Amino acid sequence: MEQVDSMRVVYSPRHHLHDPDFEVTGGRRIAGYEVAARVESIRHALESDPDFSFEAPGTFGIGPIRAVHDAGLIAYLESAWQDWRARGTGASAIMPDAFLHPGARAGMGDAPAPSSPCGQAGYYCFDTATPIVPGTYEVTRVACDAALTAADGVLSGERSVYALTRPPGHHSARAVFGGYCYLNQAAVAVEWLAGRTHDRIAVLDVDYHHGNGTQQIFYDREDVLYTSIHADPSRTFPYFAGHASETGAGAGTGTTFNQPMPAGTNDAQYLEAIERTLTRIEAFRPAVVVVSLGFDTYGQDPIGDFALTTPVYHEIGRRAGALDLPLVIIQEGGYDVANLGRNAREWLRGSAGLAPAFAAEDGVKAIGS
Ligand code: SP5
Ligand code: ZN
Repeated sequence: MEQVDSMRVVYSPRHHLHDPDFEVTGGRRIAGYEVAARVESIRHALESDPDFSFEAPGTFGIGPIRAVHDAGLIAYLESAWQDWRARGTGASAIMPDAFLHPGARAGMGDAPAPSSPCGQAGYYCFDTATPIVPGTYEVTRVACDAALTAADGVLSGERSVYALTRPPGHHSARAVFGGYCYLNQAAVAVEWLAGRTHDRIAVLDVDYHHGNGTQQIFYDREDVLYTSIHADPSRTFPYFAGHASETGAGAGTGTTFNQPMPAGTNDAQYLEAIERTLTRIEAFRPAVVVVSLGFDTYGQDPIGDFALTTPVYHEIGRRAGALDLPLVIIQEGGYDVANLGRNAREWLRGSAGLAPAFAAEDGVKAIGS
């Protein structure tokens, strides 16, 4: 068998510094799903596999982040915790109690930016699942550095590099954040790659949720193709974006491709959707593909309702790798901590042209609930 180089994994243990312990979802305060154990599950699975090699992120500064995010949002994320501690309620995490809903100011023009801590929270954050804690800004900056390190790796000739990061990023838009996401790592990598290559960049977003932030940031761009396969927003977060009718605007008309999927979506249905997406990406002839990789499509995921099994992740990865384009792979969601490691390992092995680590029937049996 042909010997392939090990796949580079960009990882920093600093993600532990972002550790919110709750979210408010469906009217309930619950333990948060977006926990440090997610990334550690993947780290353990890949560290035991000699086909992967770990490295620390480099540092790329604020410039690539300013290129996609609003300056006010960045300044807010950077100083929010200090302001909250100085002027807030004593709570151990920042969460809005009122939102800038468009209807509240309809016909009255833009609201001035608020200066109170709760007002600012509701101005920049769009949900009640994305608390800011003391380490949040540092960790989301490290995640951007990891994504950029992966992007730099493929420009240096790597076939693919995987940024093993949290928090995720694809729900964060140019000027607002939410959905467990703060800065949008995938969007930062896309913009940086577009600037370096002066060429087209495609996004393959396979998280269970629609990447509303990434879609918005590139909605009018003709040089960036955003594709997503996700739970239909008519039943699932982020609720207000991700419909098939959203196809881009202006010069970017036709450069957004959404495939909303029904509850119970299985391996065969998913592979049909992947095939349609990969056909679109091939036709776009991108220089690089940025993958927003989520495993909340897994059948046992606690917040998803798809029925994917472990073996299909190898096949999805294999097909993405068969595009024969450089892949910058960035970790997004996936909340079934017990199986995250094996699912990620299979996806990544498939994308690198490596054999599955588990036999198909082994995977299916091990999943049985
Ligand atoms: C990156 C990412 O995957 N973000 C997802 C954010 C989802 N936030 C809302 C979660 C709603 C969970 N509903 C639980 C239903 C349990 N049956
Ligand atoms: Zn998700």
